[in-house]
Amino acid sequence: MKLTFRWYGDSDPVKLQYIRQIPSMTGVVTAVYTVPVGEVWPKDDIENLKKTIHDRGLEMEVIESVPVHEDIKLGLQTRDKYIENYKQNILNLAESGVKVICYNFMPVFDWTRTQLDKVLADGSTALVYYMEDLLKMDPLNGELSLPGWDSSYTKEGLREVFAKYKNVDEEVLWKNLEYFLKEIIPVAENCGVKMAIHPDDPPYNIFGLPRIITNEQNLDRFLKLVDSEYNGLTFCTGSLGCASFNDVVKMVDKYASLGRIHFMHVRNVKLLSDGSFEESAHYSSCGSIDIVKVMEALHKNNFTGYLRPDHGRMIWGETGRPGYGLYDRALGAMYISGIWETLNKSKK
Ligand code: DNO
Repeated sequence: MKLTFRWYGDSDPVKLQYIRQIPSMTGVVTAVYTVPVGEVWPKDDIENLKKTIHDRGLEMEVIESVPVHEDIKLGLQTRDKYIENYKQNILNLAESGVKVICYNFMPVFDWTRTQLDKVLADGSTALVYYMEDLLKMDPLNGELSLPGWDSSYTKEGLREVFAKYKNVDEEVLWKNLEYFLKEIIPVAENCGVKMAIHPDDPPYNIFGLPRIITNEQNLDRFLKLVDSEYNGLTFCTGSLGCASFNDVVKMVDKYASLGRIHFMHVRNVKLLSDGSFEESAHYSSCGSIDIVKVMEALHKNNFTGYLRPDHGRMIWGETGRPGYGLYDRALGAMYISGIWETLNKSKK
């Protein structure tokens, strides 16, 4: 297991030198954020990013994300141009030493929450998803914006892209994903980059848009679309675990034993009645996911991929990017490393 930390570049209030000070941290997970979705990242930008990171004694072996252009998800004629660009990005990143690329295939929106600063009983704040509030959200009013969402849409642009999804149901989305994978996985194989799809968060259709990377049956189907080690998963315990139909520990065990998990996002969520959930501290009893069992499943299967502590709460007065402050994620990192060290030492 290689422990990593997400870093949003020079504008991130969490500085590389702070990340380096977390014991057992090997590298950061980042991206080139200045290029519009679908375009080729300039090689210089990639190399400069790498140099900044290496100068601070950290590695840049995982990219999160190279976003997939909407035309690819929609299966439009224009997709081929964007797929060629995507292949070029894989090749360029491989040349700069990148080993894993994380991406997702969620239509229009990335991860969704109904509030980013819910005050919990202990005074910390966390990201939450309350069903009642979700039903009141109007994704088309142009006012909704969450971290991770493509912010380049105008209100009109959003309406247009929504309209294009009218005829894209889950089966069409599967076809479009298959087309994309059949093009890019051979390229990834040739240059030694493992592709790792991120599950949909939450793992079911929202706002009338289809979502397919959602549960065990669909993950099985995904892995078979191109049955190659290079077509793998970013296994996010929080995204899959916020729906009670997913048995996260069992799924980690299964996909790790198949060698198809290349990147782990480890975080905890507390499931409430009616499908709502609150993000919680990593510590098992704070949420509904048994993090020790997740780590045991990885250890048992000799997991050698990358792992990062995912979303943290805001604690100790920290302000910053929701889910991505320093303190709670650093606590999570140490908790995870502690479990891992114990598992290593108890293995005879
Ligand atoms: C949320 C993240 C996601 C993830 C993308 C991958 O915090 O895990 O935004 O980066 O879905 O493409």
